[in-house]
Amino acid sequence: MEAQGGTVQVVASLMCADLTALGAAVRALEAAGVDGFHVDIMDGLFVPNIVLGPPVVAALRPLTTRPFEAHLMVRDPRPLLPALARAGCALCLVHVESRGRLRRTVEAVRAAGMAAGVALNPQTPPALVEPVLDLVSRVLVMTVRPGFAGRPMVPGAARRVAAVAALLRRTGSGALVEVDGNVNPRTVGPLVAAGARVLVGGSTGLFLPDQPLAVSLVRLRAAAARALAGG
Ligand code: S6P
Ligand code: MG
Repeated sequence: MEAQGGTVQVVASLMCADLTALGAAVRALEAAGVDGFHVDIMDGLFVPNIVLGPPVVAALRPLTTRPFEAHLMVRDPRPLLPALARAGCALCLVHVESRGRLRRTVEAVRAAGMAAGVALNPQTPPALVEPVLDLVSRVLVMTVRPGFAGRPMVPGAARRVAAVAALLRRTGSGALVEVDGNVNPRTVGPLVAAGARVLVGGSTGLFLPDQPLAVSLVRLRAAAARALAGG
């Protein structure tokens, strides 16, 4: 399990990159010092969209030493797990709201050889992750409605992060809180202050049309560092 500490990681959401040049984005982000790559896997049913899949992870995996994480926005995660593990995902985040018994799904992630995380949609009570906290190293709090980039942050997102962080403290879990959706220098302060320690950088935080990725990453990290320092 990862320790809840005084650092904030930034992972890059590849569905927000230029899809005609994913390899170049991975190389540029690796050179800029990103902590990892976040791959949104959708089925068109859990959310009304489909962008990336295991073959894309397999193709990009050799280009970087940084870890890949899969965020599964699908009704039924289990059939996808072997392909994601083979493609080289280190961590797989499954939604509480997906079908099937959550504990069984999380166990299946680990049995496939990946670390497990659990994700919460904006309306889902944080307490629903408690039964699997002994098995997961991340709790991902969706800070937008899932499925698309560029959506507005949901009201009360920082309060939900604080609720998850409190639950992790109360249960002695070493899992990190990750936030996904509209995470950028303008919004990140309250999220980090509430306990977020992994940030998903997307179309509003990292992949900006008129700014190099390295500059976006530095600005996002600086905003997170200010929040960590209490500023
Ligand atoms: C959304 C998905 C996310 C997005 C990312 C978008 O359903 O899970 O990972 O790719 O959060 O970021 P932004 O800054 O465009 O909202
Ligand atoms: Mg995501």
